[in-house]
Amino acid sequence: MPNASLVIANWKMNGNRELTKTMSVALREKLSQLQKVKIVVCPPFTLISELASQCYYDDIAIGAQNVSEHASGAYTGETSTTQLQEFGVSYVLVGHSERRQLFAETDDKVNEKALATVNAGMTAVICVGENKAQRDEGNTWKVVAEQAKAALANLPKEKAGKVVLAYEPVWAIGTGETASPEQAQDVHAKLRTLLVEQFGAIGEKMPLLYGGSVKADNAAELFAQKDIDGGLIGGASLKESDFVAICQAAQ
Ligand code: G2H
Repeated sequence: MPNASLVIANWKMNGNRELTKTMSVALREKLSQLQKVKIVVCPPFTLISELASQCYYDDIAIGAQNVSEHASGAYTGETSTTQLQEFGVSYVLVGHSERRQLFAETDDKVNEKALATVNAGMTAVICVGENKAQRDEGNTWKVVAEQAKAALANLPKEKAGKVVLAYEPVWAIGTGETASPEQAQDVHAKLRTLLVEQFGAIGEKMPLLYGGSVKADNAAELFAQKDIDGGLIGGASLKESDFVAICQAAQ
């Protein structure tokens, strides 16, 4: 039985106003009856306002793909937590591997962004994952544990309800190569232990998402794993029929 509870669309630097409209209509019409699944859509910043005006907040939450760790000031090109919240954003992706690789986000920076997000009252979706060489060398858990511990450092227990971890093996992102359900569950089980160690019993209930080439035809077997509570969906979140099918697989 699928036990997923959270499906997040990460549009990355894709989409336009037209997609925002058609996706909003599709999600409202086809997914509003999915009682057990929370759906979050993270469009590019420029489409957040459009999406927020189209979506009912109760059914679909709005997420951002990044946030500044600073509250305000001379940070050209950056966006603060307060500015996001003004447009109804309640989730923020933090430390996506593309941010780490292409924009030099360090573990410390990821931690600062996670703290800024939860302190503002939004949910931080913290992404962790190993690359191909690290997996081949047998260092998957070492890398993932280091990233997760660094990202979660100094996050107080009372913020546990505002933290989601997303395991996204870098070798599976946008490649069409997906981690097997067993590979993903193995890492998720270890992340579960790590969450319980830091946050106590509530760690058993904190959402652990899998991301990396999740598609309509592999979502159900991933979501059926004990410690996979949902997915972070990139490419497949841009096509409404695929994304709807993935959300339905989580129910
Ligand atoms: C991983 C995922 C979404 P994709 O980055 O975060 O993208 O599903 O295209 O692999």
